[in-house]
Amino acid sequence: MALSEAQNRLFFQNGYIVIKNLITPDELETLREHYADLVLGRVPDFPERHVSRHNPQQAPEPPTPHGSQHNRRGTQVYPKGEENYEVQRSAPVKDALDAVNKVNVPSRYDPVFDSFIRSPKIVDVVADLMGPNIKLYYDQVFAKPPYARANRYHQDSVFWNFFASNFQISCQLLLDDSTIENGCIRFIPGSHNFGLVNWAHLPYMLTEDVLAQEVSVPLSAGDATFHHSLTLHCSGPNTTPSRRRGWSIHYVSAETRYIGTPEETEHMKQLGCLVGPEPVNGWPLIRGRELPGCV
Ligand SMILES: O=C(O)CCC(=O)C(=O)O
Repeated sequence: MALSEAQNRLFFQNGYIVIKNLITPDELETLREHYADLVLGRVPDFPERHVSRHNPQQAPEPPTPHGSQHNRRGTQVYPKGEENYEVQRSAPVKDALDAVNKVNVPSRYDPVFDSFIRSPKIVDVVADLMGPNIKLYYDQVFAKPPYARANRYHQDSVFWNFFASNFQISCQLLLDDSTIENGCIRFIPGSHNFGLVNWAHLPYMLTEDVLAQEVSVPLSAGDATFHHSLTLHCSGPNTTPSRRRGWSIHYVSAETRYIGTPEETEHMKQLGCLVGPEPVNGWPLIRGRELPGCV
């Protein structure tokens, strides 16, 4: 058991928990070095399409105010503040690592990232919460470069509604300190009990009284959060000149069925995600056993 009964209860009460010092400073340094290798082109097999880079030319549509602390674009709700940093955001970056917004599936190409995905430090926590049969769905580094925009409110399950059921677990391991100023993650505690909220309904769910429950979770590098795939979360804008990287690892129970339509399946394939029904029972088994007809 990695978690105490109280921690386990807290996860199901709030939809997330925090684990401090999940990895050691040496492990953190190794991950940072391997991250640099991937994004600076030192891993020959790593496809460039898995790195999304900052593009200052991409100006989104103007926001609409949504309550006192948030803005909205269409139906997407996110913390206010990014609008104050347009000038800094368009300036040329000095460090190549700061040109990166997101890195997809580092664990498929780097043995150190892969070893952490399988590490008992992380998987024991997931097993306590989700059960013994665990597969990897996807992993991605949210790199949040200097002055990056906020990340909109969402439930992970809204991107993964081709899973039956809607209970997956994401571990976000911080590769840098995360603060209110550089855009730490924010959760609405208990929102995993709302059920699946699609984009059209989101602004009507995120009313001022619900948003008032928002909890910002600043952490040190090497700490981690674990959240339920139905928990509403977002992250603030980075208002500082330093990057804030969080590596998110998305685990799925091996008892899950993949029920995606052919259109969804094609779309997910383009993103480099694993899809069913092919290969059923072909997803990386992290712990436990395969189940017939499942992912
Ligand atoms: O770090 C962020 O900005 C967002 C992280 C996130 O959405 C996740 O881990 O599911």
